[in-house]
Formats: sequence, C-alpha cells, structure tokens
Amino acid sequence: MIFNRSLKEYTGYLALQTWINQAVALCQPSEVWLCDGSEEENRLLLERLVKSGTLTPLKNGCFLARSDPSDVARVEECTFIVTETKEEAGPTNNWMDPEEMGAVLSQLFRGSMQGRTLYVIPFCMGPLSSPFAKIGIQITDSPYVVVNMRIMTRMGKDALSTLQEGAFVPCMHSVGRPLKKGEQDVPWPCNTANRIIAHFPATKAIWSYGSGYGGNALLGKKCLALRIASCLAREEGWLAEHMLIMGVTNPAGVKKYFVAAFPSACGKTNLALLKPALPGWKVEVVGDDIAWIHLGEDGRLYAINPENGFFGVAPGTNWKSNPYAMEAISKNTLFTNCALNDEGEAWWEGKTKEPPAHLISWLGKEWRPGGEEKAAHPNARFTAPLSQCPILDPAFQAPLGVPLSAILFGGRRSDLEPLVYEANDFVGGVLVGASLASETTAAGGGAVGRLRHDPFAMLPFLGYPMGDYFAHWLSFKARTKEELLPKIFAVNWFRKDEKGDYLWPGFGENIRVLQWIFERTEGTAEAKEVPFGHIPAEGTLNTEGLNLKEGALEELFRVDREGWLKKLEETKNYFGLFGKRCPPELYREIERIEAAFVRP
Ligand code: SAT
Ligand code: MN
Repeated sequence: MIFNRSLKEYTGYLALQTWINQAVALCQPSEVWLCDGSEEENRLLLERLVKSGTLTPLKNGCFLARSDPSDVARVEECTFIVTETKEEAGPTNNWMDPEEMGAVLSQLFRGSMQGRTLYVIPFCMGPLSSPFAKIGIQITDSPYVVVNMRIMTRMGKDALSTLQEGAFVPCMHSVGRPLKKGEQDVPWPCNTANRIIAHFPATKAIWSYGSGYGGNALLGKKCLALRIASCLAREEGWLAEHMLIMGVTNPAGVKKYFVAAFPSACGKTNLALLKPALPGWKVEVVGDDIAWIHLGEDGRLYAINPENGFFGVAPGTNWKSNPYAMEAISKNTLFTNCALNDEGEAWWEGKTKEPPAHLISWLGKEWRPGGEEKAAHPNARFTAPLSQCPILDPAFQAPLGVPLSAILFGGRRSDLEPLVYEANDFVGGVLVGASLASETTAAGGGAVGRLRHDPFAMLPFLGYPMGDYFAHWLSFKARTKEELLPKIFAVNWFRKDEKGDYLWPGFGENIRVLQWIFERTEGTAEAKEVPFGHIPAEGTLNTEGLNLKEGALEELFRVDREGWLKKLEETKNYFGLFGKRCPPELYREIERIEAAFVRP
C-alpha cells in the first residue's frame, strides 16, 4: 500500500518518480502533467477551465468559479487522523485505523482519474530559501486546484529544484469522478457522498478524496501546513499555528510583530490587513492564516508564513472594512462562490452598501434583491497573491521569520470576554489559548453561531492529541527565558449589548487595542489587575475621537465574576476530555484565578 510507506521513501527525485508511477497505476489517468508553475502553463490551464465551464472570466485577469452546491466548505466530519491507535489521534479528531483507511482509499482511488489529467504539483510551504520550509508534492485531477495552488504556494520548477535529495510530503487528491469515454464533464466535478480527507502522521502522507473546495483540496494549506506540520512541529520542537502575522509600527517608528489566532472566518484577514484609524500608526502583513514559529538562537520566537497567497472570506469585505484586501483582489484573483454582476465583476453580500439590481448568484441563478437567498455563499472565497497586497511586509520572505512581541487569541464571543486583557504570565497565556471558545461560522461546514471550544483556534487542524499539544506549548517556558517569550493577550471584537448591537466598532479602530498591546510589550501602558490577568487601567485605552455608546466601555471591561467562575468550571470539565495528557499547570492556573475571584 503506497500510503503506508515511511517518509524516508519519499525522498528525492527517484522516490518522486516511483511515487508518481504508483499513483498513475492506481488512478489510471489518461494524461500526466508535471506542473512547472510558469505563466504559460497557467494560461493554458485557465483556458481549459473556462472551456470546461469551471471558470468564468471576469475583468482584470480575474475568474469566477461556482462549486457544486454540496461542496462549499471544509468538511470536518470527513476529516481523519489515521494512527495505529485512537489514543494517538486524540479525542478531538476523527480516527481510523491505517489498514482500514488503506483499504477504503485503495478502493476509492482505483481508477478515480480515468478520462482525466493527473497533475503533479511541486510546491514549497515557506520562503524557498528558508531552512524551515517544507516541500510538498500534490497529485490532483483538478486543474482548478492547480491554478489555486499556484497562487497559494511557491509552486513549480523552483520548488522542485529545492527537492533534490530532500524529503517531501506526498499529497494525493482526487475529485472522485472518473469520466467514461466520451462522457461530458460537469463544471465542478466532486463526489460529496464519499468525501475523505485523511492524514497519516506516521508517514506524513495526505490523501483527500471527493471534494474540490478550499482546505479539502488545496492540500498545502490546512492539511500540510497545519495538521501534518503540527506533528512535525511536535517532533522537531516548533509550533505550527492557525495565526496571522502582522507588523505594527507606532508613530515614533518603532516596529513590533504580533501573531494572532482566531477560528476560521472570524476576521484574521481583516486584522492582518488593518488600516489604522489612528494617525501615525502602520500595519504590515506577513500572513493572514498560518504561522510556523521557531525558537531563535537569541531565545526569542520567530514566525514565517508558509503560504504565498490569501484564501480569504469574501462576504463583508469592502472598501471601508478592508481597503487593502480590496486592492489585493482587484486583479489576477480567483473568486469562488461569489455572485456575478452585470459589469463582469464578482459581488458578495457587504461588498457595496446596496446590492445591485441584478446578479447571477453563486448557484448560477438570476438574482434580484429582496429575496431570501444570498447572492454569494457565506463561505465564498477569494484566492489572491500576497504580492498584490499594498501593505505586504518587507520581511515576508525573511528565511528565519520575524521576531514576535505578542501573541493574541481571539474568538467570536457576544458576552463575557473583555475587549482585551493580558494574561498573567506565559502559563496564563497558554491557558487563554487552551480555553478559547468561539461561535461557529460557515467555514467549518456545520451549524453556525453555536459556542464551541476551539483551543488555539486549532480544533479542526491539530494532527495529534490536544493535551500533548498544550504540553508542547508549555515546554517553551523551559527552553528560553520567560521575558524573551511574547506576551500573551486575549481580544474580542464581537461583544454585543442586550439589543444585539456590537459594543465596539472593530476594523480600523482595532488599532486602539493594538496600541495598548504594543505599549504593554514596551512596558509603558498602565494596567489594572483582575483575577485572569490585566485590563487597561482607566484612561489608558485610546478612545479619543471614538463615539462609543454610553456605558459601552464599562461593559467591554466589566468583570462578570459569576460568568467567569462558570467559564472556569466549564473549562475544567472540557479539559477532562484530555485526561492525563492535559498538563497539571493549566489546572493550577485555573485554580489560581478562581482563588483570586474568591478573595475579597
Ligand atoms: O480551510 S479553508 O482553507 O477552506 C478555510 C478555513 O476554514 O479557514
Ligand atoms: Mn484559516
């Protein structure tokens, strides 16, 4: 079985050739295409995709794809970690035994590419010259995947030439819809009844079947750069995180880098591309979704962005909420499941104040305002190169990454969680990450708006047991001096009043919160001690010129003792799921906070 080999066998060109031969024998495609990543190749593939009806050309070198209505998001219930024992996958992952999964996959992949082209995509996650970069080779029968991977990763000849004798992560993907001789293809082939996204931590292999959408199909992203990378990171002593990376420069010209973890579709792209509402402040982006974090020789943490593009949520993006994203997606961008306006542009809810009088919806249907149906799918996406972003950080290719001053954890919480607080210390910060909970969004494929635990925003993306992951985070404390580690903060832009209105304006005004965080890392901003950490001392959060509703600020920082004690109790219950693997330090930290609440 080719998915049960050890990683050593996936090393260098010879192994690549062998693997391709095996894939060809298994999937039986009618053609094999080794991707070089060139302009010319991209043009040919885009032409193919327009001809097959997958893509509609738009203005400025953009294209629109409409997926099958049943294939619109990651499918967490079909995502598996395949290990010898269920214990090794941990209680938060779907598990299957390697032999059983091997049998399922051999059957599904046998002949799965008949009548199609098998594309071989060499890609590099991370800057090509970075010692932390990882090479992946994706085999796919979806040309839509190829043109997306070309934007999202460093793809083609250059990635292949760095392979030489090095190891690669083998990523097998098929949409699972073989074509009979003469059979007409559909615009979005998929096989949603049989979707499986399988990860093999022991061999670092990825096998994905049946879906052509996003993280299910662009295997460099969540599959390699998070699930498999989290396993590599645990073995090699670093962190693979669901975090944006941003540079923040204050009016005095001092620059610091922050990373921030939020669950999918909670505004990471908006924060990473923030246009500060305060004069003199500057934000630059290194990445908007994933950070690979290593301990530097100087004892500080450094982050690289393994990706090369944005795969961002379109709905809600507009010239006011995110002008830099709008600029980045103004050309050479692939839109998926957006609507089409009469001018030949992509449209989505929130792009303009009023919807156009006429659109073709993401379902390909005539659409006029006033109806029930949305014009764009809530998880509609844009795929755009980082290089088109006007505020791309000059250090985004830095091989060793950028030094971190702060780590932010945030979720979508309408109550309890204050606008911002600083954790007590590093262990307290790890507790903030571990106890993160957020209201669910359309990105995960399940019900929307339900509060669920999402530790470190990694619940769908961790390749091994959660308790071990908490311990891995804590291990950094012993590996360096605590004062060299980034300070850890919790943020929440989503607090609502009893009428359901947001208490905080968010977007560009979030720079005010970043300013306080920035000044805390410099040791200049004052804070008030509360049981779970530090909130801004009165008057230290810059609210000048901000028209907050009366009482909003008090409410944003109100310490709800009962609510917190309940949350802590509930967090202990949740941690119980991880049994002995959950580090005792986290329970001790909870007890410390509880005791501080009880003290008069
Ligand atoms: O996983 S995707 O890449 O489709 C998007 C997300 O959930 O963050
Ligand atoms: Mn994400």
